[in-house]
Amino acid sequence: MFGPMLHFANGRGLLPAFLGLFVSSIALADPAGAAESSARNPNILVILTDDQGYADISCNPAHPPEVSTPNMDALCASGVRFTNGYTSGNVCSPTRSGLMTGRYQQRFGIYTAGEGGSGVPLTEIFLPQYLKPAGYACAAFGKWHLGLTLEYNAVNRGFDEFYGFMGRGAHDYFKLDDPNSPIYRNLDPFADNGYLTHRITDEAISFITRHKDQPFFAYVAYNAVHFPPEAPEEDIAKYHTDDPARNILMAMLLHLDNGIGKIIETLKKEGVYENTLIFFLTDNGGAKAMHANNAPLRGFKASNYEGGFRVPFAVVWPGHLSAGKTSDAPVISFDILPTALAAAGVPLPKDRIIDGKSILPAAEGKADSIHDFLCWNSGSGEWAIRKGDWKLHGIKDQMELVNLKTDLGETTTVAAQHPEIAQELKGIYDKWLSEMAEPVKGGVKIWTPENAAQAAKAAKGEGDEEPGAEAGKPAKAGKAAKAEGPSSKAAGKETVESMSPERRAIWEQRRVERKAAKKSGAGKAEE
Ligand SMILES: [Ca+2]
Repeated sequence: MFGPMLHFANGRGLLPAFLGLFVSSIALADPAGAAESSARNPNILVILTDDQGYADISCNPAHPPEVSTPNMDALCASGVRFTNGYTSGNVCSPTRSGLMTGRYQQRFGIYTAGEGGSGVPLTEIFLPQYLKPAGYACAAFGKWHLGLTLEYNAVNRGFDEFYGFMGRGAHDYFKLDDPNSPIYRNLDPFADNGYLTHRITDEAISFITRHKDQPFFAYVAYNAVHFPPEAPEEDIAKYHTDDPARNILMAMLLHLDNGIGKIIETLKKEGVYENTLIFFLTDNGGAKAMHANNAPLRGFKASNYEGGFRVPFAVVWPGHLSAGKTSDAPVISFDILPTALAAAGVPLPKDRIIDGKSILPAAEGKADSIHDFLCWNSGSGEWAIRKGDWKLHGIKDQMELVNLKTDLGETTTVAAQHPEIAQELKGIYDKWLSEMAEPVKGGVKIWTPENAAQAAKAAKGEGDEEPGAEAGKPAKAGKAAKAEGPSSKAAGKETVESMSPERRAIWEQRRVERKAAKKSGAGKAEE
């Protein structure tokens, strides 16, 4: 290409003519390149947000007025929005474990955040390991939360590149140079700076731009809007609800939404948007501690009511799927792996059970349902099964049956009216559970009066997700939970005196909530 250019460039007067030729040959090359690109394996983009409330996205008609997520709405509207989209965990790490493997994470003993956070067994195969032999460049960004030590790092699980934090669920959004809570570039911790949501966006954009000429898989796992509540002050000031915690959450959501918009814009700018299969979802229900809104669902993150794991969920593939569609087919986060492999023409493995199913038939409007049933067990004695519109929820030795079609808010059990349905679902659930492994650490498979204390401890697994636990070694349960106070080491040098009025208000509010909860003996059911 450069040979003739240099030759012609030496001849005066010929240069403009040559440039004309050169430009027109580019113009001619473009359509051919586009054709080649659409015949090529699609790029795969997974955008996973963290703890975002079901109603904290403005395409949910139940959203409160302060919620505005134009970029997420546009993304959902450009493909198929799933109204019954689920995650396989009700907290961060279990969902990620299922997503990366395409399997119920309980198959390899992961029920709680602590179990997944300390490392998914190395015998498990992660999505990029299937895609790489098909020529994909693979990168992970943001929150990993699938292992604390380097053998569990994303680049040791099939990714070519990794930018983010490894171990636990939370990371400070502003302090990106703390050696006790490092940001990694691949296997190496380094001192970064900026606002973490922006940094994740920038790194993802850089990867897409660098790899636009080959199939790529980008796993963009924002930690926003997970604890801690941190956003630029000037953005917090834009919100005026009477709940200071909510104002911070909205400011965090603003940057998350902007970041997603920038990534989609990059796909368009680089000419790869049409041939990119995009999954957009959050990793579990909105967090009560962050004052998320899960309307119209019952419960929050860490619950097996719908508010714990029914999430915003969309599948977008502009060149292949119609825009502006919705599907009511129940789909789940571990469907991403088989869907991506189907799109990439990569066969499913034969040496293990893949529980996920390709979402494409549902997304194409060819199937109303892809799963016979879905099960959940969070290692604390709480579990659930959904089959058709029926859902059976169990906690300790209590069970509730609801029909989600008529009672989405799970307000009233009808187990007494439909004992045969409750029995059928319990039978399917028990069989499913019998196929799952024993919890690798901490969780309980089945609640009994004898293991009640252990189950209660597993229910506090949320402690693993709190700040302070994102250090290089596992935090002890209970210790992490204490890190919530502003005087803790995890919150850096912040003291009550140094807090902004918003942070101070939240801290005060939490203190009151904790005291009240302690007094009333409120336990797991509220979480
Ligand atoms: Ca989460």
